Amino acid sequence: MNITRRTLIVGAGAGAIAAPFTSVFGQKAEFNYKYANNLPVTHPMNTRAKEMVEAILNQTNGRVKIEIFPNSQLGNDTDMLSQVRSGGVEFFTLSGLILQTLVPASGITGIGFAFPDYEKVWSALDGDLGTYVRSQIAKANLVAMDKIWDNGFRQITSSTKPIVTAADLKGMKIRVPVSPLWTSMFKALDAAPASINFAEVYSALQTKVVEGQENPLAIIDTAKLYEVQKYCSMTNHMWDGFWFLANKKAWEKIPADVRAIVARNINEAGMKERIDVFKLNGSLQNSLATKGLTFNTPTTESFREKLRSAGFYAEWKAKFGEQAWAILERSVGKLA
Ligand code: X2X
Repeated sequence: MNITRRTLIVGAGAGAIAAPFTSVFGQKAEFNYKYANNLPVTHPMNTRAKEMVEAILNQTNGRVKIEIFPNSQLGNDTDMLSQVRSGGVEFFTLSGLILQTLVPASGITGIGFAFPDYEKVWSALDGDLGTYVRSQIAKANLVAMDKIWDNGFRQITSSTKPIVTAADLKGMKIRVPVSPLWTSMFKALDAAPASINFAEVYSALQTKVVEGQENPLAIIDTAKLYEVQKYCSMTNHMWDGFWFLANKKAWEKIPADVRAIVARNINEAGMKERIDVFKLNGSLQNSLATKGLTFNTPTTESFREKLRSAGFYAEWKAKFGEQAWAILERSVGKLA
């Protein structure tokens, strides 16, 4: 495993997105930082990040040079989370639900069926709910940038059958990210969830260690999961986003005026990424169908009812606490 990783890292030149301005600004940036993430280079997260690091290099007159390591090149999410905490990498984008393993409160944005649409997502995440989660993240000595990046509403894919009602999930071996809330939710739906980092998802599906997984269409497409899945059920069962995290020490080492330039560019890139992902998730169904996925769009009531009757909402309300739950409900209305 280590050998594989080393090979990947040594070989990363081809896959890593290099900043092209070294000839203009020379080799000696004051801050040479790494940004690691788990997504393919073709996902909007990486295309926008590439523009972002160029703008940052430019606008800081070469003082801040960020190198992007996409596609879990530096390790899976669990590894990268340790690295951003220790300073092995300075920046990392992570789902709030996976971050939940370190910051329990950050999982609250993934409650099943909490957000009916993007309007509610952004008003909550750019408002009180986002402020609350970032304050909890800060307690773990990580800095979360103001604008969370979009992952999207998640859909269930499978190699065995379409999911039409909650009953179809019974006993289904489904991959979920490493996150207490995700596991709890799919257990409540009577599925058999397996916690697997995204870096291992394609092969877990290919070797049929699991039958299915759930992700937004932009990821199903860019990670080519359609090659190893047959059905895609548009459940929209939860929304997910990526906090753009910085190692606190490394972040504060940058002088405040320069840091402001970096933060502005990261947040602006995030806003553009949101639009890209929204468009992709809205338009990919046809092209994924031509790539072999069979789509269905279930009604959501049986899934919500199953979560309610299994005590999912009551359990997580108690875990997140009255205060956090009230902030969520102020944004989205009363949850079951
Ligand atoms: O692991 C996943 O499924 C992914 C890529 O969506 C996240 O990072 C949460």
